[in-house]
Amino acid sequence: MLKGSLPLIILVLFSSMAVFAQKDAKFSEEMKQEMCAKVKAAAQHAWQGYKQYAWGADDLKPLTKEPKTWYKKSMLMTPVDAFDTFTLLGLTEEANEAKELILTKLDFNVDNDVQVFEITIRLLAGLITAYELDGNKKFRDLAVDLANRLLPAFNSPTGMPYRYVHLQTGKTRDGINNPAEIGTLMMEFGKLSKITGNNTYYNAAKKAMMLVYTNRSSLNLVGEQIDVETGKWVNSRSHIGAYIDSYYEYLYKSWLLFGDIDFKNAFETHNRAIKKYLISKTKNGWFMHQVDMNTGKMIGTTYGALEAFYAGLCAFAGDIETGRQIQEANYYMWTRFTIEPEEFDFVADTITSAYYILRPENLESCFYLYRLTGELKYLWQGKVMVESILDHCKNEVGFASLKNVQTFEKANSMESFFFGETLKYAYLIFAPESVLDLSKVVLTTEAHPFKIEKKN
Ligand code: DMJ
Repeated sequence: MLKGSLPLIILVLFSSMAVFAQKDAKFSEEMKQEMCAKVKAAAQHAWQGYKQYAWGADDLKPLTKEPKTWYKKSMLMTPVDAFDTFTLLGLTEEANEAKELILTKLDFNVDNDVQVFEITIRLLAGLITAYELDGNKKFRDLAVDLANRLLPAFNSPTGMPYRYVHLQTGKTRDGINNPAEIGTLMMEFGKLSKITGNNTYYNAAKKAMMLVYTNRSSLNLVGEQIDVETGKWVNSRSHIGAYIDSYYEYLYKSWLLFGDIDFKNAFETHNRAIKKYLISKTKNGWFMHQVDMNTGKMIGTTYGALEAFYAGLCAFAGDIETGRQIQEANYYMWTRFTIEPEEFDFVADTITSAYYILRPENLESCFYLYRLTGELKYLWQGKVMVESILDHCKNEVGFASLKNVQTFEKANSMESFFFGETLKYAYLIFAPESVLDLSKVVLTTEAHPFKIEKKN
């Protein structure tokens, strides 16, 4: 033994014991309540900023204290994404303010050329949940009007949707789409069919989604971009990150929501391939890498904030052990940099994209793993992640994205999914299970809970 190394060994031993002890230490009811109170205060703070500086706009720009509108006319992204979160958090006054704004001001007869995926997951889903939670038929009518204006997007030679559609003219553009933007319409359009009795929405979304599935490679993987006019892949990168992620999520969740066996079969086929080709087992946890969809050859080792969702999905779909290992990697990514970066190379252990835009996926997986295992370490993980967001992203009027997680320099954006998802998962980790019963609802990709349809 080197002279003087004994104190160091003792120190390392004690600190690892401390980490181990913290992971398994009791997390009292008072601590859970304290975390819930912190999240509620954060939601109130962010809403206050929106009310004061961006009322009626899509989002608040928290650094310049200005409203942000995505397209020509605001479509109230923040209030629609936030309404059900306020309701679940018991923030009745805030929920009523959001509701009043939506029901008096939201109008889809506007000169907006919109991205079908974003408008579906944030607005259509938010309105459907608002209808199921609140019962006011105006929410349903708004959802139906919006879906009817989005439907022309499916008028391509294959039936897979174009990426953009004009809400007044139905004019479409951008036929180079991707699995996430094609498949992540199924829960919303399908649910609307169940609510209205009109199967047009379900059928259009299912046809499009199953076309992605039938075009899968011989390895049962999908690529990053597909031409909706020819049905040919134009980018064969395969992974579980941006442009693909929620396609897999919606196959599983559409099975849970509708009980349609086609979704289950497709998910299981893909999920076997995901686990076979996309996982890298490292000492820091199991990360997910990039391969070519046709050969399975590894072509990249970047992992990031978006990929983090798969730990929760995989566990929720029955493979808790794989979910657990991937959540180790998720938590490593978070704590390695204090807050997770958008992307890092898990082999070089260096950041490749340094921003953090208040994304929820790491908390989302932590929530599912806690619900499924009851292990206290997920409460501790949740506490660390939530507190680092509160510490580093809060400013005087809301919560700001970070330009760089290494310098903590803030960026002028507070995405509506911070209300819809990040705050909701942050709260649900610590809240009693009765606040959200996973045997009765399925959370959409934007964390809007949809009631599970009764089996026939
Ligand atoms: C959300 O809009 C949805 O979760 C989507 O599926 C992926 N990106 C954001 C949050 O990061």
